[in-house]
Amino acid sequence: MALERTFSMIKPDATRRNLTGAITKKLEEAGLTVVASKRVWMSRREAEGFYAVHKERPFFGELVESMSAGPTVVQVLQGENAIAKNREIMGATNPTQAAEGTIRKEFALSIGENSVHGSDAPETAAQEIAYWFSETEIVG
Ligand code: DAT
Ligand code: MG
Repeated sequence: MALERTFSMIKPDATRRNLTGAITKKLEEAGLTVVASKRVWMSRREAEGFYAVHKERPFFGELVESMSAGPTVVQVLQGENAIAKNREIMGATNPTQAAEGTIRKEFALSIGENSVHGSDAPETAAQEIAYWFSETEIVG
């Protein structure tokens, strides 16, 4: 399996509760390396652009609202099988269905305020990394 990069975001519900370190620790313990990181308070327009794939879904307004309600930490993670590994350590979208030991099981408040985002495929990882970072900001 090749070395991969994926995009991760610590959402406002988690930064508000000072969980940036605890969440990053879980990612690092899973073997992922943080090769880029910055704190961003996204605008509604940025949130709409980032989540454009969900614009027809009934929860889109709520999603844009919550993602722009406070600071996030956007990160690029690197490691073997990084995309699938990050999804595994995140846990299911709905925290009531998330496995023991996952970030969402431990920290998420609800399906909407579920503490982290992670890319779901190589194409979305490349798009999402490019949405927030220039190549010079990523130090592998
Ligand atoms: P994931 O974040 O696990 O990739 P997704 O891509 O299906 O999940 O949805 C993106 C985000 O939208 C999710 O993290 C939280 C929000 N969301 C999804 N389903 C929702 C629902 N039924 N009600 C409220 N928010 C929802
Ligand atoms: Mg998704």
